[in-house]
Amino acid sequence: MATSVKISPVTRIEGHLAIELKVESNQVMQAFSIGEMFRGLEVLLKGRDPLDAHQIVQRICGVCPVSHGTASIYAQDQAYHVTIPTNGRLLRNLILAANFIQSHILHFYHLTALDYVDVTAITGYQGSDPELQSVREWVQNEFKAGVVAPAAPFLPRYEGKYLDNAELNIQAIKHYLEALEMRKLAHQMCAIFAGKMPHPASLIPGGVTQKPTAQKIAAYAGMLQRLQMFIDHVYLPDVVEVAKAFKDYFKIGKGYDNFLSYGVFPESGNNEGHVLPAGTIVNGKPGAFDAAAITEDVKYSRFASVSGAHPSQGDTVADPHKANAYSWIKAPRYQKQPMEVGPLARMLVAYHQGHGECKTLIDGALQQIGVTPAELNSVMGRHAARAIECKIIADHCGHWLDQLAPDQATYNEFDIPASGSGIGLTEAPRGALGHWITLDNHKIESYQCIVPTTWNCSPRDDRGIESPVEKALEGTPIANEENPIEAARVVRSFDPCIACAVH
Ligand code: NFE
Repeated sequence: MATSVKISPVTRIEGHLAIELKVESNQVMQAFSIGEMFRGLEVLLKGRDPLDAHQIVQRICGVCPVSHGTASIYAQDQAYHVTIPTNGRLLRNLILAANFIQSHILHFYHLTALDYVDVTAITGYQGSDPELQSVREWVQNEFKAGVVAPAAPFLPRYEGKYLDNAELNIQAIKHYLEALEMRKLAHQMCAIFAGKMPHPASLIPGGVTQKPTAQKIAAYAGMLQRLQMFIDHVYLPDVVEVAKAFKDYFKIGKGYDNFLSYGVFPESGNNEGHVLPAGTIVNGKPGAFDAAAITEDVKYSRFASVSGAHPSQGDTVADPHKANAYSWIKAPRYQKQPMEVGPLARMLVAYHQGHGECKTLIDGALQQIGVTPAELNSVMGRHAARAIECKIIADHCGHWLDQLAPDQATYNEFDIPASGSGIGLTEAPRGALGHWITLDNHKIESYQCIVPTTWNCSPRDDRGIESPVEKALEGTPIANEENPIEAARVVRSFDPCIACAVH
């Protein structure tokens, strides 16, 4: 008989997520993804000045505020019929890229690494690095005090479940510390053109307020160079080592063969000709993306809003006690299909469209690890795709910096019409992000967001079809129901942010 296993909250993610599993014969038979809180930012935007929108939506999340700000200004550009100067496009790309780099490093080292790295290995450290000596002392004191988390969250240790090479474990701990510095650097790099970080001040409809002075360009370039060194010589090699040691995780966490990308980092216009292209893969078949095919179901979500509406027609009406509902996350679908979004989706869409750089990097990594392209749809495939994408984005920043023209405009003036509407589609580090705005009498009449983790971690849709994370959990082997680390690894591979998902 199936037993019910609940992980609540799932730690080392952003926001409040619970996962309920039905486990039988040491295998997940069914999974339920439960967004545990309501925030209501779409509701409080109604009736406000439209220029409040990009400031308020950035508060959806402190991890990806740039993406929310970006989606909002794309939507407003469209609603106000304003085109942006080249500098504006380049600066927006550079601001967003810095945030992607920060977020991807955060996810691998500070959210995921403890699933794979044996922190107890530090107790055997004999070297003279003061940082590692200090971690050793801290871990030893934790053990003496009988505290095992967060130093070693899965003690008692299950043999073979962590990296079993002491040197690699200690190196990973060192890189965990270095990654904190790298994230600080990426935040600083973002703030050069964003004014501040988190919650950038310089993103506005029509462009960007900051001027790209020679000094700022040089400062960004210097920090970028250090981050590229870290990505190339630390992050990517670490991901390959973990992937080689946990090859079984290329067979665990397989989702649907459905992937979606809206495209990101435009090379022309306001938001066209993306470096990472828009596209879909449905049942394994690549196709073009059509924004009209997006709907949101709410049968199992705690909302009384109309189910199955396109986001331009959607609404957010909370219904906390709704019968049979089990999550505060809505269930977005594309052509009625659940779609996985995120770095894996972007890399697969780009790979199938023949994106040269992406193909070379993915093929190289697969060969190094010794797995096939089909195995990318997995826990380890998501981690590998994220690291590869981080490199592609960092390597593009130099081209955008080179094109900046310090003496040219960074934004264009605009008027806010009494009525109108706009769609802002972009990508956040965790996947496809869309904002839909409608204006009436110079005010916001309606504002809807569909966020990456809403796609990945929704509940079932009106037809009872599971979300990507619920599907990926099915079939996961669980050695010990008291400590279902395998399921936590599947969930974390999606890099969920429930703060965003419930917005
Ligand atoms: Ni709160 Fe976000 C990203 C967005 S995820 S982190 O990336 O949009 O749902």
